[in-house]
Amino acid sequence: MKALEGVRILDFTHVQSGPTCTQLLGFFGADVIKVERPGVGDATRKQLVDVEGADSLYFTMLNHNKRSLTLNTKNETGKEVLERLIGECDVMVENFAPGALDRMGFTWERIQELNPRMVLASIKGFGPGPYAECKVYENVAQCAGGAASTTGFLDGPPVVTGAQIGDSGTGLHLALGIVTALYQREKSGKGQMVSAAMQDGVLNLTRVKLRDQQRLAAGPLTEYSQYGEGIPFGDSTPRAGNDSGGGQPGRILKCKGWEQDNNAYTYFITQAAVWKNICDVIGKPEWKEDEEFATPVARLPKLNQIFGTIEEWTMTKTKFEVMDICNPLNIPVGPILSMKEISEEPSLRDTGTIVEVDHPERGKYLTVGCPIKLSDSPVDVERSPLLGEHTQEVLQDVLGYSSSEIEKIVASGAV
Ligand code: CAO
Repeated sequence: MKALEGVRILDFTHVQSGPTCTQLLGFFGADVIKVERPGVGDATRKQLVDVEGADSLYFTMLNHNKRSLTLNTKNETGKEVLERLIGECDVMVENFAPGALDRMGFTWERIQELNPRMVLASIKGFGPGPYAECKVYENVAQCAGGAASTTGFLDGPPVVTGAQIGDSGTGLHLALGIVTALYQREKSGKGQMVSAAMQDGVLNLTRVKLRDQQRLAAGPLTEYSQYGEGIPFGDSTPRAGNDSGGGQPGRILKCKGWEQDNNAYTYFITQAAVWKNICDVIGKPEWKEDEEFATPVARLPKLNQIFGTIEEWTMTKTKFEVMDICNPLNIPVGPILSMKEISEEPSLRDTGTIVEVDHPERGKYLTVGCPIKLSDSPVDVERSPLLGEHTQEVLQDVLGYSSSEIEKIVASGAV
């Protein structure tokens, strides 16, 4: 028994944001039917190809636990099939460009006529407003959602992050909206529309920087390095380099071997509660009682000096030794792990966070499994479907078409 068993998803998503959402629902046990254009499919199938002729990792890593149905929804027969599918599904998820679903003839009103219990979930780049009609990709959302202006170093340009907070982040937001709408449907008996804009999703994840924007009115942001460096603040939240975003100052510091290995670094947090342990570890026991260093407030203007001293110590240890020494003392540190190290980490394999999957076209590859663990709903990661692999099966088993009807559908060019 899986948590979402019995929930059927009409998955009209493509690229990354929407597929992240429906893959998660698939991991939780929903029957996800991905609708793709005949002969073409999701554009990512053929993007960033590393194995000639095989679906790309971009596609396979975002479309596990789904069935693939090819359907031309602009063809009359295709539209009829889609109408039947809408009748049979609980949730329809889409991330087309604004207006595409309406142009196809499937307005919210029409969908409700076909299935009043339907939850229609959409991702767009922007919510209602001046940019509502824009097509949007990941980095546009990172920039328009406030993340880029607050990422990077003070003296450099805005920077986007490798974490796909615009696409995958918004997909996660949408998934929460969908299960919430399904929960409400239990009581109301009705479906509803669920929308998540990528700008909003990014802003939600960048919430602490809007916090800082408002704190600026009360004076300089004392936990930012620039405060101790005597650099004045402007009128908007600045880029803070690797400063910690919270009340406990932190930095990325060099570790042993940093000259050869550009990931030989640790994140080090000067957690106030364990300041005395930090002083002992770094060989500065005198700082424990020195009023210039003893309190968090006294330390704020001296973060460069303090982290410089801590770094002299971290540079004598590997990033893993720093972890081994600091963890028992409750000093929060974290090694900068490369993707290579992560992909080889046994504990991530053990928990199913990294999974090896076998694919008929490309052989074995690694993927990220379900990052959310439910004790009563185990996740089995199933390979992504080939284009149209389940067309026949869905037409027959889900929609109840007979063999002769399926022949006619095929002859019409709808699938
Ligand atoms: N049968 C027939 N037509 C189909 C179809 C099917 N099965 N599936 C899609 N189509 C059609 C759509 O109806 C649309 O046609 P019209 O333009 O005539 O209405 C057309 O294919 C193209 O869809 P699109 O505009 O969504 O695709 P695009 O590649 O031009 O744009 C993207 C891609 C991602 C920029 C756009 O979909 C978008 O802005 N989506 C919302 C935001 C989003 O999710 N962005 C994140 C993407 S991940 O980085």
